[in-house]
Amino acid sequence: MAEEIWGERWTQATSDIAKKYMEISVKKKSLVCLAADRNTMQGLFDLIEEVGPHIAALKTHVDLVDDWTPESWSKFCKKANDADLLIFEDRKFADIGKITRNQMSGIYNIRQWSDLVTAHLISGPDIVDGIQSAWSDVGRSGGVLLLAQMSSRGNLLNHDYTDKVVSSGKQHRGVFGFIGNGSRPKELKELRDKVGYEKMIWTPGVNIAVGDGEMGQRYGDPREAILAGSDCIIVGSGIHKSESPKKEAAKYADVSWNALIERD
Ligand code: 5BU
Repeated sequence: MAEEIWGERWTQATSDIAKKYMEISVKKKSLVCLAADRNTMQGLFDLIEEVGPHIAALKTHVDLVDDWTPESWSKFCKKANDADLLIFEDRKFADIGKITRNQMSGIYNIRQWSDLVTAHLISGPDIVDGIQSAWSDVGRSGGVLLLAQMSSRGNLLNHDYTDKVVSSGKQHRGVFGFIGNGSRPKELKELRDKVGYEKMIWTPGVNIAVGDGEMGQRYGDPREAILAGSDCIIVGSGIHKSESPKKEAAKYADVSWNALIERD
């Protein structure tokens, strides 16, 4: 079923996590990753409870939670796993390989519960090895999403930089895929052409209300993003700040799923 729906993205994928994501997306008919940017544990629990069935992955910023404790976080991760969600820590690592490996442990112990993490390639390709070593240190596996583009205005990830990230990242098995800019379908299409079919492209900067967001965030249309080659729309405030997160999550799920069917 996932193969039928995802076509070449499925047949050419070399990452088990990418396949797992595609299977979940088909089961839930949703290509939505919720950016769960709430700063209390209760807020996060409420969110999973409400929107779990409509999303395929959960993106976290573990360091922005005011009342974080290791115990509450492991309960939260269990709840996410039970709801069939991939857990994606948007940590945006950027240091040298060995330090990044150590940053995967520490107080938050990201290596123990994350399936995916983000990284900049600014320090060179060893960052991917550092992250992969951290997962293998605890007998787990995971995937790295490299920032090839960003959604915020004035960012410094220009064409040349994007090309370098893609050509280096494509060769690394530990790279699950790339972050593309969901607010600019044209840029996204160019990114897909460079990436090919093997790796995923996940896109923040999408909202049904297209336009400028807070503090330099930019939003593009979720359907357009999928049609341009995104495999997952990352939606934050469009869902968690709405009056009915459940209803909105279902809406984004439908839009994303219909666009995937239309694309393939
Ligand atoms: P929003 O509320 O839908 O704007 O939230 C977007 C989320 O995606 C938020 O958690 C950001 O940290 C994240 N993000 C982004 O907005 N733009 C980027 O280029 C990257 C991540 Br990378």
